[in-house]
Amino acid sequence: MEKTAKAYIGIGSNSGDKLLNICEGIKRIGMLPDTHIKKRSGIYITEPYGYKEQDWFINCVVEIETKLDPWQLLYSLKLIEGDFFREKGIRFGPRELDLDIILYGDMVIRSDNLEVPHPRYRERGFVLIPLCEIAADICDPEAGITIRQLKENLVSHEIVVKLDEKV
Ligand code: PH2
Ligand code: MG
Ligand code: MG
Repeated sequence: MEKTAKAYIGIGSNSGDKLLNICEGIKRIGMLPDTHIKKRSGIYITEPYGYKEQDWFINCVVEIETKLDPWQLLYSLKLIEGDFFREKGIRFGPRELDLDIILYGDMVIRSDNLEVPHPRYRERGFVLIPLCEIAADICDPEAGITIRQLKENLVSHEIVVKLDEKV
């Protein structure tokens, strides 16, 4: 039997009905084979990080337990994203639903199609702030420090506002 891994998925939307996209996206993740949602952070309204000429995002992070391996998980998340996708956009630009694998157990993967831990999450308040709510004491396997410490080290000043605990 395959091993069960704990993974963290960053979820974002800044186009269409953002909150509905996030909620439906979480539901779809929970319907993946051998995959269960264990925790969900609060929902946050966040200023765009990087490319600024776009609408604000709604972001959250979920913890899952899954028997899918990292590539199966990536493929499954891409299929879900595809179902929400309406218009071709620019990289880092507006999207209906973005599902990023932030951490997958203590695995470090640097391949062409998959990078785990997510290569940019340590600079991003819109990931670290919700992630810290549900995984403060988890250790980043590459950085060797906890999510709480990564959040304390954060230097970006984009606005990240908690919307609600319960949606
Ligand atoms: N995603 C990006 C780029 N910038 N900014 C915020 N606030 N939230 C995001 O999810 C986000 C972003 C690329 O995936
Ligand atoms: Mg992303
Ligand atoms: Mg993505």
